[in-house]
Amino acid sequence: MSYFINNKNDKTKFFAIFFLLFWTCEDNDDNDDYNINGIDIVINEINYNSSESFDPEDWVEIYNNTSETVDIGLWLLKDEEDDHVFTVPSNTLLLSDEYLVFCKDTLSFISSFPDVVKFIGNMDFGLGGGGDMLRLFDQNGSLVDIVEYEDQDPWPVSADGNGPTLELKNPSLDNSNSDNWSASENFGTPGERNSVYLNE
Ligand SMILES: [Ca+2]
Ligand SMILES: [Ca+2]
Ligand SMILES: [Ca+2]
Ligand SMILES: [Ca+2]
Repeated sequence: MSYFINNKNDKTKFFAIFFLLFWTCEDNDDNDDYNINGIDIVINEINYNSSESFDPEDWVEIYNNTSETVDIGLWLLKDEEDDHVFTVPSNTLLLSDEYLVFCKDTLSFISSFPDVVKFIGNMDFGLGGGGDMLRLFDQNGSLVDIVEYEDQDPWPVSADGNGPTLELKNPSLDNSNSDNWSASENFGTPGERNSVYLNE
């Protein structure tokens, strides 16, 4: 490329562009740390232990944090056991900025949250009341996102059977880090922006 850098001014421009590109690539690398294969579909809220007085059964919310519609048909949701698998129906589209809730029991879920429209189930496995893992895989079996939560400090303990859910503070934060989760207000926010949402 250097053949057209024939004066000092062009050289300065060249290095400015070079550093801009370098900086942009660095930024992308940081994002990749949060989402394993670069598809920014995020495990965003977890209800692993409902209260006795309000029991929608276990559910998990994912969020499309990209600017595009993503076909998540035949994606897999697993807990810590490899043979605990829920397969997303073919041709399920998740729009940009849209949420989808996986339910253990869709009837219990919808009687608790009648206004939520985008949910699927039933998962034939539950989420551990003492901690568990959630893993989202794409249709090729590549891991897209993983969260390993616990029911004790430093995870928010009020999500353990008292009503609140675990909510990620912002979909762009690293959801493998317990610092980035809080207990929700009330019984959580399936299908909606989290109650603990923070602007980055
Ligand atoms: Ca992640
Ligand atoms: Ca489980
Ligand atoms: Ca527990
Ligand atoms: Ca939510």
